Amino acid sequence: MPEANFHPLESYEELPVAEMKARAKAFYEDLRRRRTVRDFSKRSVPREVIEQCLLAAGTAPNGANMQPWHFVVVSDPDLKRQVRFAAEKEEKEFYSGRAPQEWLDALAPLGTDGNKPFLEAAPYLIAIFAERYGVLPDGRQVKNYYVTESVGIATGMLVTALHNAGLVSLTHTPSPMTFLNEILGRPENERPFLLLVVGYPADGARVPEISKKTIDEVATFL
Ligand code: IYR
Repeated sequence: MPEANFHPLESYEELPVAEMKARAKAFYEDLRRRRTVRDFSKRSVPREVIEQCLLAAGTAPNGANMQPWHFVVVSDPDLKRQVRFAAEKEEKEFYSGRAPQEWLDALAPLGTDGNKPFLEAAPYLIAIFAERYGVLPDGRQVKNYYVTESVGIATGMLVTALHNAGLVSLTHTPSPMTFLNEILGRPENERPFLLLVVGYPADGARVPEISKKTIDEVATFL
């Protein structure tokens, strides 16, 4: 069994309480500007920015440090077209019968439908895969732990990193999305988790009016 190796926690930086408060507030003020956008510009985004945001996502806490995620960054127009075609096929069925009325009613304020032009317009689609188990170079399988929690946290950090870099994103969940394995050539141990659409908002992009819950609604201090 590999041994645990420890070194001093050198990266931690304590902040004076006043600065802690100011930074906590400033971070919230910045994050509350983030909106999910469905109207994307075709403008290109430097690949290096996406790489840095993926590195940031990869720092997420995760089960037994297995890092059970894989990100497929799609900019190829033909692949984007294939993803759009497959997603719209599922989504059109969803909106025209598969979804229960209660779900459609919940989505009504967002104004979504089965058309997904952003899947071709945006410069990047990041398909996030969850590794149900790992595969070693010699083909042996390794167990992963808390896969959904781990990939969920990494995805949240990716959304945050992209916002911090001045980009917008859309967490898109075509269902089912097994077509992503076929189109993007991913192996059987990888389960499609989420499709993140990334880029700049289109000129004049509009977003629905929504509100967020208050601190008392979302938190209980005991
Ligand atoms: N996957 C569909 C429907 C959808 C579902 C939820 I929950 C949303 O918050 C938004 C959309 C779609 O992407 O349109």
